[in-house]
Parts: sequence; C-alpha cells; structure tokens
Amino acid sequence: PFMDNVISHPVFLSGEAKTTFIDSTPELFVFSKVRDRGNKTMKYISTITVNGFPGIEKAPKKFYEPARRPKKLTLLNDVPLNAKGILEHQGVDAVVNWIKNTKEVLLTDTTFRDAHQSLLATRVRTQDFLNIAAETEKAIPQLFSSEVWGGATFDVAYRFLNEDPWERLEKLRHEMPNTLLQMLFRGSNAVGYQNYPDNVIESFIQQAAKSGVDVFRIFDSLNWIPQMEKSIQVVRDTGKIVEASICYTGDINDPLRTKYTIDYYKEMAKELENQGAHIIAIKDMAGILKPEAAYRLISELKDTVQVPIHLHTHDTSGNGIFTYALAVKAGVDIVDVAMSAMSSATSQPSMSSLYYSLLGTQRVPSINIENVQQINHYWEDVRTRYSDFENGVSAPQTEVYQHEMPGGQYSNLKQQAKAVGLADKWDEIKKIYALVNQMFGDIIKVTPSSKVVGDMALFMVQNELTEEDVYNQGHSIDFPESVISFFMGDLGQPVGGFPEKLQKIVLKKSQPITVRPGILADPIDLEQTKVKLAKLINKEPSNEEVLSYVMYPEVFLDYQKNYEQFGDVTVLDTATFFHGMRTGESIEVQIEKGKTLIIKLNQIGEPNSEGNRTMYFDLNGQGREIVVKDKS
Ligand code: 3PY
Ligand code: ZN
Repeated sequence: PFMDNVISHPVFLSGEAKTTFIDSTPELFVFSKVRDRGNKTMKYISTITVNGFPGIEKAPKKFYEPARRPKKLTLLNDVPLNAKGILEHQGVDAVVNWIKNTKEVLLTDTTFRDAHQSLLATRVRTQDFLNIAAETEKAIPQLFSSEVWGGATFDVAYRFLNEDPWERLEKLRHEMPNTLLQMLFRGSNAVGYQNYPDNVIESFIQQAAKSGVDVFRIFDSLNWIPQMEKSIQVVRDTGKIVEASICYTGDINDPLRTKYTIDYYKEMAKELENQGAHIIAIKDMAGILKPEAAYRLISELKDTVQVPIHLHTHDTSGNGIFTYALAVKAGVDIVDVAMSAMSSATSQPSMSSLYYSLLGTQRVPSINIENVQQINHYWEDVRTRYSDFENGVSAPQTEVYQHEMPGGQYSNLKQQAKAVGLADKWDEIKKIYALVNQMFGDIIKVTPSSKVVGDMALFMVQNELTEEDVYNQGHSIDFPESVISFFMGDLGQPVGGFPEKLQKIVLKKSQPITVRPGILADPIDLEQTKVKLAKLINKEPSNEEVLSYVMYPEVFLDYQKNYEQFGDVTVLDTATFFHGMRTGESIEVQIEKGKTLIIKLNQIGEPNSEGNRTMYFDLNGQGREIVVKDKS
C-alpha cells in the first residue's frame, strides 16, 4: 500500500521525484497509515456485516437518531469542595470526616459500571461513556464518587468489546478529573475468578491507583477477611480510600435463618474497621436486604463502628427505594444509585427517584435534578443500542428473595444458559440455584462464589441431576472445574466451613486446603512475564498489559490478535460495532483528532465457491475491496 502512495503522488507522477523524495515527504507515511487503519476497520465492518456479532442474533441494523445531549446544564459558579478535592488537598482522613459531617445522603453513581453490568451484560462501550463523562461531572459535581471500573468490566472489555480496560479507566480519569473514581475489587481474586499471588494483587492495585482509581471497594466472595487483608493494606499504602465490604445475604429479620445474623454483620464490621477500612460498604449484591432489615442493620452498624457506611443494593425486587429510604432514616452515609434509564430491575435504584423520595427532608441529596434529567436523556437513547443484551427483567421480581442471585450474575447466567441451549429451562435453573446454595451450606454468593453456584445449577439441569443423584451417584460424577476448586478451598473458607459429606463426594481422593490460598501461591515474576509477553506480542508490553496477561492470558492474547487484525475498533459508533453496515450507508470514523475516515459500503458480493464474499467500499472517496469469509 505504501508503494501505491508513492506512485500516485503528484511529484512522482510529474517525474520530479528524487532519491530524497521519500524522506522529505512524510505525508506518504501518513497516507499509508490511514489506509492501513482504513483497511483494518473495513475488515472488521465486513466481518460483522456478513457474519454478525458473536453471541447475538444477526438482524438488520436499525436506524438511530444521535443520542440527545444535555441542552442547558445549570452550572455552579464555584465548583463545590467535593470528595475528590478533599482527597487531593487534604488526604483520606479528611474525606472520611467530610462524609461524617455531611448531613445530606451522599451518592455514588454506578451508571458506568454495575448498572450496565447488571442490565446489559457489561456490554456498554467506552465511547458511550466518554461522550457523556465530562458533562456528567459538570452536571453533578457533588457526587461522592462514580463507579467506573472493576467487577466484570475488566474481563468483558477485552473478551467481547475488543477494548483495553486500562484505556477506559485512563480516559475516564481524563474526562472526570474532579470526581472520585471508584472500582470494585474482588480481594484476592482482583478482577478475576480465582486467587492471585499477593505480589500480583499489590502490583495491580498500585497500577489501578496510578491509572485513576481513588476508591477501592474490596470484598471477598465468601466474606473471609483473611482474603481482604492484603488488598486493604496495599490501598492504604497508596493513599487511596479503602471501602471494605460486607457482602449481605440471608435475612437478619428471619428467625429461621441463623447463619447470617445481625451479630454476624456487626462482628465483621468491627473487624474490618480494625483492619483499617476507611468506609464500610454493605454490598447487597442480589438486592435482598429488605427495607426494615436495612433500617435495623444500618442503625446497629452506626452504633458499632465509627467509620461511614456506604450501602449498595440492586432493585430486582422493586423494593430498592424503600430500602434506601429506611437506610437513610437510619443514618446511612452514602448509597449507590444509577441514572434512571440505567436503573431499577437488576440494576441500582434510580438517582432521581431517590431524590424525590427524600425531597423536603434534611437528607435530600445535593443534586440539580434538572441536570440529572438531562443527562438521563442521553442514557435513554444510548440504552436502545444495546437491546440485544437486555436480560428481560423489566418488572420487579420478588423471587430474588428465594434464589438470591446477584444482579450482575442474573444477565450473565441467563446468557450462559442460552448458549448451552437451556434458555427454556431458566425458571428451573433459578430454583436449582437456590437448592445448590443450600447444598453448599448457604454461602455468600457473589463473584466468583456465585459463579460456582451458577455452574453447578447449570450442570444439574443440563444432566437432569436431582439432589439425591448428586449424593448417591456423585462418586462417579465429574463435577465442573469451578465446583471442585471451590471445595478444594481455592476461593477460601466459607462461613461455618464446607458441608463435609458433599465435599468428600466432589473431591473424591483430593485433600482440600484450609489456609488462605495466597499463602501457598508462589509470587509471579512480573519482570520475567514481561519478557515472555514481549515475545508473544512482538512489542514491549506496558505494566498494564503485563497485569492483564497475568489475569487473563488467553483473553488478552486474543484481544491482541483481534487488534492486529482489526485495529482500534473503539472508534466505531456502537450500532456499527454490533451490526456492521447497510448497503449504501456511509459512516464517519474519527481515528484520531483531525483524521476522519469516510467509509461507504457500496455492495456486498455473492459468495464464491470458497464461501468468500467481496465487499465493495469507498474509503475517503476511493474504491476499496475487502474479502471476507461468509460463515453461514
Ligand atoms: C462483581 O464482582 O462483578 C460484582 O459485581 C459483584 O457484585
Ligand atoms: Zn452490585
């Protein structure tokens, strides 16, 4: 392609080209770079246009109006001294004091993380966040924080969106310099599904802090504090905010549920405070903390610990605002909410609904509701682009009180069930999920322990196994990998220990561990890993890339492969990214500032004898052909 540039250059055509011509005419390289980018982008578009986006049904691309943008935000003359400003200028302790002295309830906006994880299988793309991030910060500068990272967003970005999650974080940091950015961190499991050695945890947290995370919400999927200690210490050492979480399960007001009692939660809160938590989060990941229970839990925790309490829930049952209203009455300091259009059902309760529910009270949050509503218009429109990933929960589902499935898992497990042909068994899967929880001894269910329960439930439904079958024939059953690993103690120790009978059946002859898995894991030599990775990707990897490779080796290398083939696809608009192009359609793709590709798809050729189709494009007005295999 470079020679093409040379021979079509006017100087060359005029016969005036000298041997220095190439050196003194750098635009030749620019042309060739643009053309290379163009080819890769058209290759991606062709693949998606012909074969569809993996995991969703191939359907004609819809027409979308541009998402509405805020028309006239009311801006404060002086940006108020908010949590981020205090952290920057006065440090963590000052933030903690500020939270305690704030009379209104503070808010964390989860729109950029848990909301789309719980509604749209974590599929919202960086571009759709960046298009509204700066305005969101201007519209609601009084937020405690914006949750933007961690949980499943890390893995899904690479795996399904061809995006680098670090870049997402760093770009959001740039767009939102005056807001605390929060991440969800799975303790010793970091942003993965398994335990990592302590040195990896340490390096990951340090890099995340450098890349922009201010608040680390740290939890352990079995509420086992030894698995949180290392992360708590490292975050403290970086000067960032430790939000240590208690995952909520069961029902403190149900006398029949004796495992997770009010005293259990109070003990855990005290312990986390002693460990150095700056804030304690109640992480009600399934949304089963009932309103009266919330009142009691928050009231008693406020009397038990000095540090602020941050409540997280999901609105699956429809009781979310009621739960928050009573928590606010009991003195909760911060609650998690999302933009209305990205709220409710398996997501967090709506920010604006909460505002109105508290209007006229002392604790109504300091937000400009008109501003919030304008930002919400954007999300009303953007959400339509993701309709393929909707989880189908459009109304309250009180059966969450029975199955206790986390909001973030609901959409994921449903997709998983669909993928193995069990879509029509979804109701049964939810029932078996609850049964598996009891068989496992009533455990905390949150990533990755929730995945173990989900895997076992799918496995039982798929193989038509009853509880009795598992106990009677278990010795000859090959249980899913994650289930074996759980009973081995690889995720840590559940509250009250493992049910021994089932543990023996699952493990057969293997001996489980009872210590913290991180103690047994050898440190990973990150320098050596860097050398190894450099060979695999033919370039010097960044620290971020080394960490990604350590957490998700295959996923990361696949991402690299896709990147080589398709280039940076984050620049494509979302409809094109998921659905390719219509014949006759033109799109503009800004590949960098001042460089735009205009791509027109003229015609899709018929498949030849090998099943290849030729796609006829114009790239910036010049005809281009791309050949793509039709997999249908
Ligand atoms: C995650 O770890 O991904 C969660 O959202 C847990 O609730
Ligand atoms: Zn959640």
